[in-house]
Amino acid sequence: MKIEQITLREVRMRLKAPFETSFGVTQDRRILLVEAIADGVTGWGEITTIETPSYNSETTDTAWHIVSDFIAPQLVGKDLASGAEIPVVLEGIRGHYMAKSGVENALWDIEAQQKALALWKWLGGTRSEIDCGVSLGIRESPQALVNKVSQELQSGYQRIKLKIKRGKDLEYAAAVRRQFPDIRLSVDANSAYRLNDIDHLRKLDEFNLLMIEQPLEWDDIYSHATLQARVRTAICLDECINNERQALSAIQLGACRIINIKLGRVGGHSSARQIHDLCFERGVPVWCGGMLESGIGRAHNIAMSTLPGFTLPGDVSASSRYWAEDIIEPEVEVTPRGTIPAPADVGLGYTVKKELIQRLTVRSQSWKDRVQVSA
Ligand code: OSB
Ligand code: MG
Repeated sequence: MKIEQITLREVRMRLKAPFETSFGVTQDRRILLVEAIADGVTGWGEITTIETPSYNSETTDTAWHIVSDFIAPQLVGKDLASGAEIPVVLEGIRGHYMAKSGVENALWDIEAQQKALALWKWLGGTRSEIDCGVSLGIRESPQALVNKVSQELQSGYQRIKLKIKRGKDLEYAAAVRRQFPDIRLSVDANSAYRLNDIDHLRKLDEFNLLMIEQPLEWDDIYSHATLQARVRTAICLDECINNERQALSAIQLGACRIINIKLGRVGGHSSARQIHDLCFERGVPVWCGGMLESGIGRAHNIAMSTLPGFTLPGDVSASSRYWAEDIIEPEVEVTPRGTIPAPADVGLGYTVKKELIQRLTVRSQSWKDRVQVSA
């Protein structure tokens, strides 16, 4: 696979509604797209950073810097056997997993097309449809949240996840659980609490939740082990798990019973699959998290979610929940039973709407062999 060209674009996309988490409110997304060409074949990836360093330490702008100053110049002109070599080739760049992931995943798209296979099959996926849940932002009142949950359940979603923060947690979870006693329900704190909140967090046990996602600090696996020993509900780690080594530490310490795998956070399909395989061997269920992606990131999430260990519904949902118009065709739709069928076509399995992307682009840069071309 000879990498001939890499193009990085920043597109601006407005979410249909603001999304509130414990770290802030997002509506205007600044998304980086990677278009790679190898052996004449084009592949696409998405860099799933958000705009501020409040989920992890990366941002749209740090990713732009890392791809344009380090990753793209290093890769163009290189001949690789597989996209799976990327983590080794880019070993000299520490961290910046989301920046790396966007590039690596574009190469996986190319490779699948070269093998004339759907990406999900090339990755080793076994599910022909994936189970879907939704992640609901913090609302102004418990009743507003209950109404939103009701609407999502009517669309067929199999699991509801509530974003929580201090002061907007117990009352909200209680209201939803009271209205819907039997649904699969979880909460995600995005690191809003500290270990001395144990007594408070234990109160969540009474709501029969599927999991409590990332309650404590983003980089603290050990404290989650202390917490998991004191709460009945399963802890799920998101922010804490960036690679297979951290997943192993978390499992061995008993810091969680479930892991959320996000392609960007862990550096791309190779690392995601390693974490998946580790969890699968050890009987730890995994599911696919979301980062308010455009259709390109969503298509990669769908492919990954077909691996056998993805036994819990993920945060991968319909394009129309996020965007007036998505950048892929067909848009991602959810069946009335709350699933997304894996696409039949080769590669990503969706058509990228290049004209729309051009209209949404606010800056772009291309690298071709060793020559840098400004666009
Ligand atoms: O923690 O899962 C998270 C969005 C941005 C940053 C972090 C998270 C989220 C979500 C949204 O929960 C999931 C989605 O619908 O894409
Ligand atoms: Mg999360």
